[in-house]
Parts: sequence; C-alpha cells; structure tokens
Amino acid sequence: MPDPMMPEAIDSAEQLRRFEKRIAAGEKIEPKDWMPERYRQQLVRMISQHAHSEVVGMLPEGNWITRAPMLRRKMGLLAKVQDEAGHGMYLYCAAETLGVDRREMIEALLQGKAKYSHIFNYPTLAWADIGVIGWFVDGAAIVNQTMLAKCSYGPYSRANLRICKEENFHKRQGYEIVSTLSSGTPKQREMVQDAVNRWWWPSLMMFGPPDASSPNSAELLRWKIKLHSNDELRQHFVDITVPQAAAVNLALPDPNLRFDEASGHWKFGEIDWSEFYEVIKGNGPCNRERMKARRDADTEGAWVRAAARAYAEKHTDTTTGAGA
Ligand code: FAQ
Repeated sequence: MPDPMMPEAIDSAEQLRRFEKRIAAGEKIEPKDWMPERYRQQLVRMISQHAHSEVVGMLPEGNWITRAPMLRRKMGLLAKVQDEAGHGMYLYCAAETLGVDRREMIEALLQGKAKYSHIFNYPTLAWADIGVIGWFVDGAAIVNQTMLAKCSYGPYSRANLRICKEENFHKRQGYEIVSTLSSGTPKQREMVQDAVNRWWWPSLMMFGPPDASSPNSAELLRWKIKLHSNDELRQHFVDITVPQAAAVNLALPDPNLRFDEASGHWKFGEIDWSEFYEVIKGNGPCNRERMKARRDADTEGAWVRAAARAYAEKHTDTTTGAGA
C-alpha cells in the first residue's frame, strides 16, 4: 500500500491536462479514474480528518445522553449521536476508495498524528450546550458540507449529500431546544445565552484559518474539492445565523456585529486565531480527555472487532470467498 502522504507517481503532463479539463467541465472523478497523486493526498487528508471529526464529535454530546431532561430529548440526542457514528463510517468508506486502509487512518488519530475538528475539544457544561451545538456546530458543518456535496470527487460528494440530509435534522433539533429554553424561565434563558456566548467564536473557527493563512485552499479550489474559500463560507454562516439568533431573542457575543448595507453582509469582529492554533496544537480544554476516550474505546473494543472478524471468517464461503 503506497503511503498516501508520499508522492510516488510522477504525473504526466498529458494526464494532468486531461484531468484538469474534466474538472473544468464539472465532471466527477471516480476511484478508478486517473488523478494526480497530490489530489489523492489532499482528499485522504480532508476525508480522514472529517471522519475522525464525526467520531470524536460524538463525545461532547454523548456526555448528555444520560442527563437529557426528558425521554423525548434523550431519544433525539441518542439518535443524533448515532447518526454521527454513521457519518464517520460513510467517510472512512469514501477515504478507502483512495487506497488508504481504515485501520491506518484510525492509528494515525490514536497516535495524535491526524487532526479532527478543533470544535470538539470544548466542554459541554450544560444541557443548553446540546441545543447550541445542533444550531451552531451542525449549522456550520452544513454550510461547509453543502459545498463539499458538490466537490469533484464522486464518493466524497455523495457521502456529503447524505450527511447533509441528516445534519439538517440535527440543526433543527438543536434550534428547537434553543428556542424552548430561550422562551422558558429566566434561569433557562441565562443558561442558553451562556452556551451561545461560549460556542459562537469557536464555531466561526470551524471553517479554518483566514484565506490569507490557509495553505491548502488554493490547490483545493483549483481542483474543485472546495468551491468556496474558508472566509466565504464563514461569512455565509454569519449571515444566516444572525437573524436566527434575533428570532429567538438571543444576543451573539460580538459588539462589532453590524449589517453592512453596501455589501449586504453582517460584518463581525476579530476572531482570536491564537486560541484556534492552541486548540489544534493539542492545548484546548478537552484535547487530552477526547484522545483518552478514543484510545480507551479502541482498547476496550478490541474483542468486538476480533469477534466480528471470527464470525465473518466462519461465514465465508470457502469456494467463492464471499461472505454468507
Ligand atoms: N479544526 O489550509 P487550511 C461536524 C487545519 S464535521 C482543526 O485552511 P483546509 C459534524 C487544516 O486541517 C466538522 N484543524 O485547511 C458534526 C490544516 O492543517 P493540515 C469537520 C483545522 O483543509 C457536528 C490547517 O488547519 N468537517 O462538525 C480546522 O483547506 C456535530 C490549515 O487550514 C470537516 O472536516 C479546524 N476547524 O480547510 C459532528 C469537513 N480548520 O491538515 C458531530 C472537511 C483548519 O494541513 C457533532 N474539511 N484546520 O495539517 C474541510 O472542509 C477543510 O479541511 C477545512 C480546513 C475547512 C476544515
């Protein structure tokens, strides 16, 4: 198996020209099609990070399953967290079409070599956080993934299409929790406003660093893996979220937020990028806890994987090699 991080093939100029022509024509690239090694590496990096984010992303919300305020909320949250596991599976499958093994990707995460979204290194301190995560974090993910559902690589685009359909439910579920709390008792209002204050800025960072400091964007845009830049998506998220906050009478914690008539966009204040870089370096409030939870799950789940393998071997038709 070639190391996806090491370019081994020298792409011929003619192959590259034909590939870029297909991209320009809006064609989807499929797993068996020729692609530049660098295109494959970029996709492996992005898709595996995305898959890890979905799986690590189960932890902050999973923290509230046993403490949901009523059965209906518990069922909804349980289903949401389970959906995120499913998204991880679609994405690991999509990455595997690029010749990388799932176990290798998981090992890279467990050894701290692979990234996952920085947002999942913040704690969920109150029930209101569950509502705000659905609204902001799933909301931001939808903005990003709606674009990725149109990306040039077929399996990744199809995985994102399906993920977005489910994330839309998550966002609505979160916003409904927020709306209920914001029209509730003064204590409930205070709890939800506090969650909004804590999650707003980290959610804006989910789209990645500013365009001028985004080393991967130029290449990703050229190959239509990304169709919009980090800043364009961030701006779109702000534009759709400001009226949603007003509709539930919540304030966004940014004194510089103002509507700019000339551009038709909501202008927002400076993002503290030093906080973002600290979190992705491993120094966020919960990085160590999240990694420990994943490593423990891997160790404790070893017997399940062994049993599943033994079962599959037992039920494999020895004449055809196919599973029963
Ligand atoms: N966190 O050059 P760029 C979800 C890294 S899914 C950590 O701009 P790029 C669903 C970046 O990797 C959320 N690292 O990078 C859910 C790069 O480092 P590298 C995840 C980040 O690729 C909801 C470096 O900074 N979604 O939430 C982050 O052009 C609720 C320079 O950045 C995806 O992964 C970050 N936020 O743009 C689940 C979508 N941002 O790799 C559970 C796919 C940047 O060179 C509960 N990924 N970095 O060492 C993407 O769209 C892109 O990769 C970006 C980054 C936009 C994340």
